Amino acid sequence: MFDVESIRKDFPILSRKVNGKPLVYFDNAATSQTPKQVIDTIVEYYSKYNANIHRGVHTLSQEATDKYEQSRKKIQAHFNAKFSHEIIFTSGTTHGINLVANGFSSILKKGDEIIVSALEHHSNIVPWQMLCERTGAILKVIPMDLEGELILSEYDKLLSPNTKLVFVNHVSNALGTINPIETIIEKAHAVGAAILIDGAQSSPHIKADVQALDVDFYVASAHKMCGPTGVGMLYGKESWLKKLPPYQGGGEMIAEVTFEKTTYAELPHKFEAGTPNICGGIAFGAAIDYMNTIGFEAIAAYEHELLEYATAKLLEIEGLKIYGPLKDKASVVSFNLEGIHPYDVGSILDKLGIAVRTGHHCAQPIMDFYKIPGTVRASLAFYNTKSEIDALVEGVKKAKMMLS
Ligand code: C6P
Repeated sequence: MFDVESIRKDFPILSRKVNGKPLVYFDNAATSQTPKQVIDTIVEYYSKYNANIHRGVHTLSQEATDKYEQSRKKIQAHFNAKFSHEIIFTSGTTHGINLVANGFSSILKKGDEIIVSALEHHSNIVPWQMLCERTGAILKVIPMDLEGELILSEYDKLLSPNTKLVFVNHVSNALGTINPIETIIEKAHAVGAAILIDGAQSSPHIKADVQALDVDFYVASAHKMCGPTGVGMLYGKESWLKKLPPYQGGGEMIAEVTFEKTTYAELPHKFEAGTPNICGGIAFGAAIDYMNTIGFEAIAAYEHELLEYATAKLLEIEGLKIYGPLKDKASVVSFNLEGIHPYDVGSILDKLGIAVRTGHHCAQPIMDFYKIPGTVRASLAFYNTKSEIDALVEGVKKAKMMLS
């Protein structure tokens, strides 16, 4: 039995009102809410041992360093990386992708090919386009079908010995599609290409095992996993991280500096120049602990129940169209009311205290594919309830009545 009412008590924000109505928070794919266990960790850091890390001999610095490195180990264990130095702290998914794209500038040659999918977020498109501009490499795209799924037979046709890199998200932020990454990874490796999986939207729902997946790079953001903003992780296989040049130069990423030549620090520090988001890194570990206490299987099962309920109820509204798969996807419902702009629906829902995202969701190619300006996206988390879905459905009905 999933005790959602007791879980909700962990999230102080869920008891606030918005526009005089109880908050219904369905914008979890943009950022998740923060439980008090994580908030307490942040307060404790600034109240008790705020100090710079890896630099001081004093007690506070050592305590902060220990907690930060323990957090790295928690992230390593969670994603089952072989070594803790394969986990690089970043400011989020976008930073992790740019770090890898920058590293490949010195590896790719003119005419090399890289593959992305039609379902990507802009942060898994633009850095690769910039990489192509710098190197003369060619960007190819795995197309999608009307159900919001990738056409794998087309992927087969794109792969060749020229393919050097493949980048695909595990879960689409705009539609909730779960991509068959096991097959995608296997096929990339069969032609000798490296592969990066964008786990921004899967990591809050599915526990990825980077060794079992045999993935080369995996990126995620803490703020989508009940952690704070401004921190995330990049997993890279040790062999790749050793090969890639550093992304930024500065303090703590060096072994020795002279004006003639600088040598770089060992992993993971080579990629962690400057003072990092220390508190955020520690709180990321607390967020992972929190989610694991609830359990990812329990989370996935409960969210799926919510998804089925929301899908069935919303489809009862005449003129409402859902984009993307109707089942076997992450708990995201992306929809439109016929003839009504998603922004107008979102504004009325906000008046009712219901938070959804409207627009292109930083995935314009998907909206272009469906020839729509955007969608209303309700993204559900394990602390949401069926009665909140009822409130959403009533709100959408009201929006339809007011706007038709
Ligand atoms: N998607 C959404 O509302 P950052 O901003 O770096 O933490 O994550 C970027 C990112 C990368 N890939 C995917 C699949 C994503 O969904 C996101 C963030 C949010 O859908 C904010 S745009």
